Amino acid sequence: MTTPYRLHGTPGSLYTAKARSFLIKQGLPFEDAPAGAPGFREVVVPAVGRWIIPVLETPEGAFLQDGSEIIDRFDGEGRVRWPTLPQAPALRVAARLFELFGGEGLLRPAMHYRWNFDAVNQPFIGLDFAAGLAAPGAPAAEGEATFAFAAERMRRAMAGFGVSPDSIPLIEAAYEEFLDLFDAHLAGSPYLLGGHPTVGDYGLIGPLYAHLGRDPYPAQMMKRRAYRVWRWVERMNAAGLDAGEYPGGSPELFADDAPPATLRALMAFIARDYLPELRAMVAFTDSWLEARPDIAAGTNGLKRPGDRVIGQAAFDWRGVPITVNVMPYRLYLLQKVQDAIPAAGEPGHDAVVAMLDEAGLADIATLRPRRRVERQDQVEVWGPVRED
Ligand SMILES: N[C@@H](CCC(=O)N[C@@H](CS)C(=O)NCC(=O)O)C(=O)O
Repeated sequence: MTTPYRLHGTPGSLYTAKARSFLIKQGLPFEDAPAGAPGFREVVVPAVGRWIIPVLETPEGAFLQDGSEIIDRFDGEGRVRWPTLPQAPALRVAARLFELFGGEGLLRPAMHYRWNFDAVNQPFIGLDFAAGLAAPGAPAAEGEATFAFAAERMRRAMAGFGVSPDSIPLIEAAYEEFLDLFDAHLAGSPYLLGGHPTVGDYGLIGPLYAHLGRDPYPAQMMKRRAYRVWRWVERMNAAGLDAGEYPGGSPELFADDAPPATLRALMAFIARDYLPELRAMVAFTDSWLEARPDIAAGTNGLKRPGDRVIGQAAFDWRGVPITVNVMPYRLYLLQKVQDAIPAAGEPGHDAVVAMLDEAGLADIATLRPRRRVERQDQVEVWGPVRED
């Protein structure tokens, strides 16, 4: 029997959920390995250079960190049952856009609905964190201490995502709007871009499963308000296509020249909800880089290269001033959106531009700091200064 892949993570981790759903959907044999189990701290953390999940351990004993890299690696090697990137240019750009928005743009509701509803959530999350982070079989007190430590950090971290007393009512309204839009979209197709999952679905499943579909308060809200979204969450963790309630059963994606109106409405939501943050992060990063011209290509200029936050950017979100942490990782995912956009004159360019324009997302094509973000030895580093 061959050794399966091991997915080091935790049951309630947002980014682990993205990688797990991908592995399940693609039929790749793997086992979940909780980050509290022996070996994680001693072997995996030194191998990837920091405490971070998910980490995929291959049967050969190599370690691969980062959901997007895991997905792109398997897809690039043709080891997927369902291609994760559509062939058609506009859909391909849409897939990358939802990968970015899912993993990074839904963090405000993900953090709010996990950490601000203690009476309903806390008994569950307490045990869940212990299950993922404490040593297997550890006494209950150790599990509780592990949770207390993690909860303290996460509550503090919440502010760095822009969750504040002033923004909370808007976060709730925005999330409800998102649920309604996604629910309406799923009336027409089982997955974001049609009949099979793409990297857009894998991006969205992170917050929509790990926090919003699983923690007691938001899970109940999702079930009551957006049945189809909840069903999609379930579907994203099922081995087959699990789409029997849709007529036809075709795994085909939408036609590139006819993305449904409900998809375009979701993209317009991203423009309202997330584009201001992208603008603020890019502007901050550009001045940060300008002030540090000596950072060598292939390094990230941080005292501890495993750190991920380079500073804080302030901007108006839905009329309320908020401050968010700036992470090059987000710009790395934004870059993947831009890399998917065909150059002027190439097939598909006009369709992509028209789609982004209509959604109010035209800026996304050009919004970038002066240096590319690359990943080297599992951390984000700066590339050479751009020439374009
Ligand atoms: N880009 C990463 C993001 C991973 C990430 O942020 N994971 C969180 C847990 S869900 C983490 O490990 N945080 C480190 C910490 O809490 O110290 C990926 O997709 O793999």
